[in-house]
Amino acid sequence: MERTFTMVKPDGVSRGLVGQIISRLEDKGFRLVGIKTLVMSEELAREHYQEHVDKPFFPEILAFITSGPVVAMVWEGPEAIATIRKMMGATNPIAALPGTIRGDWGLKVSENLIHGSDSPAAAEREINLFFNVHELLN
Ligand code: 3AN
Repeated sequence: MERTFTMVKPDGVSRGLVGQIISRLEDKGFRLVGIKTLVMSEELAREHYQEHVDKPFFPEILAFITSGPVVAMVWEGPEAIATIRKMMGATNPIAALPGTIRGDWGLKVSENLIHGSDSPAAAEREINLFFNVHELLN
């Protein structure tokens, strides 16, 4: 059993794709153990994207991710981190395969619908950044 942090970004929320994204992960068999909606502050965005703060596209990410509500979630299941990354598809939706979330619904790398932790260390860090222990099911 593994837990991972997943977030529907502002484009996914404004396009009304939250329900369909949740359904895909539930249909696969993962268990939703935490969920909340929020507008990310600049401080939270800098913390969340700490590895990208010095990249040339960071101002674009920051403006986009704080532009509207996101839906933050924690999902649980066997190999949840790698499997959900597979279901998300490649970072650039143009390269993402059909059948994946980004492959079916996205066209732009800057608006790629969903974030998912890419390692156990990232999952732990990101879950703790967005949720406290009382907000997650046992
Ligand atoms: P992923 O979200 O697939 O883990 P990362 O961690 O490499 O990909 O990138 C984090 C986010 O930064 C991406 N989801 C995307 O929104 C944005 N991003 C990555 N590369 C670029 C780029 N070349 N131009 C604009 N935004 C980018």
